[in-house]
Amino acid sequence: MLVALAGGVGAARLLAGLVRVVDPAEVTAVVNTADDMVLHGLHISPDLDTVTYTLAGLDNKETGWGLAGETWAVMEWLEALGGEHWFRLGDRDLATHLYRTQRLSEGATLTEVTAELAARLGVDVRLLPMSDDPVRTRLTLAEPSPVGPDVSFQHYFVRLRHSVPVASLHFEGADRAQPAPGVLEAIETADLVICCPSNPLVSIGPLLAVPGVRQALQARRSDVVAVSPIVAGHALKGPADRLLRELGHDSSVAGVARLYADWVGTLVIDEADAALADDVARAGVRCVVAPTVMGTPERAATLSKVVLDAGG
Ligand code: FO1
Repeated sequence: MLVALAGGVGAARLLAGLVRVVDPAEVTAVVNTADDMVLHGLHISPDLDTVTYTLAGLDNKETGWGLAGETWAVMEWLEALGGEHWFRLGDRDLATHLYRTQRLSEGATLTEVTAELAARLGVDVRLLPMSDDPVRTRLTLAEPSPVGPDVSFQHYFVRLRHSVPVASLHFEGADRAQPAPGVLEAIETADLVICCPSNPLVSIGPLLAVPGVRQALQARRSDVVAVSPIVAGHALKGPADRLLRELGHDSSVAGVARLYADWVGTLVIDEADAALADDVARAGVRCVVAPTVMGTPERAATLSKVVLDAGG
């Protein structure tokens, strides 16, 4: 049984490759929920939806989030009414949030709702939210902004297009949160734990902040393989490189190795960073060099094989 620690787009791409080389029923994905928010009265879980849609083959390949072939009639009319339309919710994507919100109001847990949506969409990978309790990434900006110095993740990521420097971040609610049912047991019993190439600070960071998760991973360190989300000092998508630098880390594979060293035994880095393999080793993390840029599902499948081999 494989456990994958997943954030958004990069994780979904690797998972789509992984299920081409192993039985999906052998895979459990533990997914970040600290990007979740309530908007228009609806509970939106972007990373859970991105992973679900991608594994169902329904994902919008251009944006990396939402559904392919979307229509936008609701957003257009909401804009005409003067409603909030900065967060783009397609007509069919809205049905997902309507379904989730209704089920949560009936007392279902996020774990249950996620499993219902995955089953409905034919996804055999077990998808677990990191927690059924609310954990929300909050960022304190280094400069004032129209929405204030202390902003939610989606305000930072979408409204401000993550184009503002960050002074600090924290995960509201993490200290009171429980890992979702099955999360700790999956980590403890997995043959291999894969840390997907997600943003180390705002996608993987929240998972580690849920009490018990980091300790469970530390106990499995020799069976944890991470794929670096940083290639040649840059993030392939999103603000990971800038956030690493702004928060005092190196935006390099060595910086990622140092950040992960207490719970990750092996780091897979791209061939572009082959010269930094010794720096990764000096951080106490075993280093494997391979192509990590997943332009196609075939490339993601090849990378998945590298990760499985690295895990033994
Ligand atoms: N990202 C954007 O940059 N702009 C959007 O309008 C947007 C809408 C959106 C709606 C549903 C959803 O599940 C994701 C959406 N995202 C959007 C992406 C989202 O902000 C990110 O996927 C994660 O929160 C970070 O991985």
